[in-house]
Amino acid sequence: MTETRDAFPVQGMDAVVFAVGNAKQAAHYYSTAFGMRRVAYRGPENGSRETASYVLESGGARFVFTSVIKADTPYGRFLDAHVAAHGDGVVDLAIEVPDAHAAYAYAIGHGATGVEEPYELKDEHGTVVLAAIATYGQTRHTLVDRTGYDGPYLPGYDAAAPVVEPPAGRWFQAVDHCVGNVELGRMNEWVAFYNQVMGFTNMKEFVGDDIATEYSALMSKVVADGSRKVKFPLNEPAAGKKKSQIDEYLEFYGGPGVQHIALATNDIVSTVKAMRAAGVEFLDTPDSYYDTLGEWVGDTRVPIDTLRDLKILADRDEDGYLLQIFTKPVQDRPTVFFEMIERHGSMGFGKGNFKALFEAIEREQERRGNL
Ligand code: TYF
Ligand code: FE
Repeated sequence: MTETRDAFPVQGMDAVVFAVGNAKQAAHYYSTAFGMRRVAYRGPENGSRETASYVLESGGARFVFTSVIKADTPYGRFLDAHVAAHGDGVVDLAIEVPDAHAAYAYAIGHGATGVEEPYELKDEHGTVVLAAIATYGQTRHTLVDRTGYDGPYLPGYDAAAPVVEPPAGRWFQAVDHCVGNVELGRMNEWVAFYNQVMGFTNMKEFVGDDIATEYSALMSKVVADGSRKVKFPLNEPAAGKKKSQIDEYLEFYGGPGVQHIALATNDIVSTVKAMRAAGVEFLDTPDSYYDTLGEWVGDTRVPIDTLRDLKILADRDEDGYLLQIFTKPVQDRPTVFFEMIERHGSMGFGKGNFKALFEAIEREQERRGNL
């Protein structure tokens, strides 16, 4: 049988699932600081004595925050161990697929390690079929077929009101990409994993040896599904003069894991203003970056002075331009952070900003005493 790119069709990201120490407070933070709306809940009040899970959405982006109340099953003990080892972090990059049985069979047939064989969850809203495979570190990909279901998240969850009154306009509407940090020398193995197991192909943007040795101290390649709805950059540390930001992550996360989630916004200026007002900290960018920006980036929707005020970065390639900004880590460990990205044609990841960005990250590393 010939394998086409439809061998592993995906519909997009289903959810980013976080295992955290206190899901109730995380749900509050992502409601007030990221403008997200709680849509569903599952916990002791509706049948789950082991875990509490809060489901928050912003447009098509869905985050799930889960805490263990009292571990009672292998999954509860796994979540407890995940938080103990890694702190708050991403345990699952769940992918929506049209057929979870077929996706799981394809992945296992192409070398994936199974975590959950296909199983069904049912309630009055219908049936969801799920299966899960392992990826880097303790992270997994749940494969979710929700075509037979019309409830708020998954069978067993109840619809739930927002934690606070959501903003009038949403601050972002989709997960743009999810980045993994893996150990030194293992990036290509994980690229090959996504090539084989999911039929993902490599995007042209990457950070190779040349850039790595000059300033970035990391190497990076991007894999994506055929429709480019699911994009997974993979980073590994590069042996440089200084301790790589990826080494810092691996040390404090306790191994490989999700480094950042990029969120697509239509109005990065309003979003960054609102997030800053809510107390979210972003990486700083020196004024000198903006002195020369106009010369090479050309016209953008947002005046350079506004970008300078808000420390938003810009980049242009042959397809168009993008605006982006990065938060500082959102927990005490220097691990997971977020990116807000507004795309205008460009399918890239901000290659023109890597120098300014990596220097900003290194200034933070230095402040933490980890450089
Ligand atoms: O996702 C990306 O590739 C960009 C750039 O530690 C990037 O957001 C790469 C590595 C990194 C921070 C940002
Ligand atoms: Fe990114």
